Amino acid sequence: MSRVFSGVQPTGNIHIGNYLGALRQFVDLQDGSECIYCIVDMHAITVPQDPKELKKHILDVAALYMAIGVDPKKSIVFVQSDVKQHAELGWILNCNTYMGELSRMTQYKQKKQKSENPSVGLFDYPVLMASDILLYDTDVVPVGNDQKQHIELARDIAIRVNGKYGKTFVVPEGRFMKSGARVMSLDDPTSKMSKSNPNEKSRICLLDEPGKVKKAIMSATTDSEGVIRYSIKEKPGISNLLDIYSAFSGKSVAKIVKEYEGHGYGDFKKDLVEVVNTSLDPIRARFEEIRNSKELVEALKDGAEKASEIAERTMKRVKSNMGLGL
Ligand code: AQP
Repeated sequence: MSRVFSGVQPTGNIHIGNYLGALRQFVDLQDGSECIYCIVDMHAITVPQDPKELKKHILDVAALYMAIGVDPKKSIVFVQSDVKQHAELGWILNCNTYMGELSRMTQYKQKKQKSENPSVGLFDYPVLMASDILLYDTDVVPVGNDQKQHIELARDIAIRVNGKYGKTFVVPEGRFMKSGARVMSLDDPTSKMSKSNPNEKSRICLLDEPGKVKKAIMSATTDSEGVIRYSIKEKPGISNLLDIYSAFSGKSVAKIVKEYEGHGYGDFKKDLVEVVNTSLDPIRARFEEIRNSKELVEALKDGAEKASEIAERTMKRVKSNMGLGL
């Protein structure tokens, strides 16, 4: 059985990009694989966080995992900082990663521009991510397209360590969706939908009320051609909306384009509002119940125990192969 690992940062409200690119895969994979899903709070602190908000977001993300269908009886679900081996392996991997490799990471280059005084943690983020993945002998990492470069780095580090110290790590593979792997912002469809965009109308969050979803979609940037057709280069706004429609409805983009021949953007957007709200309704309903339940915290504690056992076995192997400790 293959082992699956992935995580989401508790840095804000989870949007449909996170869902269509990554979270949806978590549910699809949990019946045929051994799945480990983490709330990566130590990644979140690579940029400043308000402690109260961070705590709230940790539980929100955990409840959302479960509201979309992640079952803690089938999958291990836990909070990253509750398993100390992530940081321990992170240090060891730091010593097997080159400054040049991290300097080339596009996410770091983009995020450092937004920060006046970027932290060492922000620079080192991909190594902690490699540690998350390699700690669990992960075969498959379900993520959005924006994480491709980080997965490549995790693979390079695993191959390097295996070459230097003998077989220590499983070399992981990324898993990317055909539709929804890169959902773009609604206000600027040339940049990816993101939690940190100050414009709330740039994204649709899984817990947004139906009226807010409607406003965001109806005001999404399009173009003046008035024809519904797919061309990321010429029509990034409409193409992004077609991708979202396709990912939520399961219909191919070609079929949707055919259905809307002769229709204007208004009709198309109105129907998209329906499609998105119909998919989000059950998630919103389940979230409230799970978020306020005692079982949520119990499930996370149980998950952290199970994850720690696996992580400790890996750490013993890593330390033994590298000659660390007594
Ligand atoms: N726009 C997106 N389209 C598809 N997948 C996406 N992911 C993120 N944005 C999109 C995927 O969601 C998972 C969790 O992401 P994350 O929270 O760990 O990291 P992030 O990429 O930093 O998310 P944001 O929303 O973009 O946050 P900020 O605003 O803080 O930068 C990952 O699998 C990611 O690929």
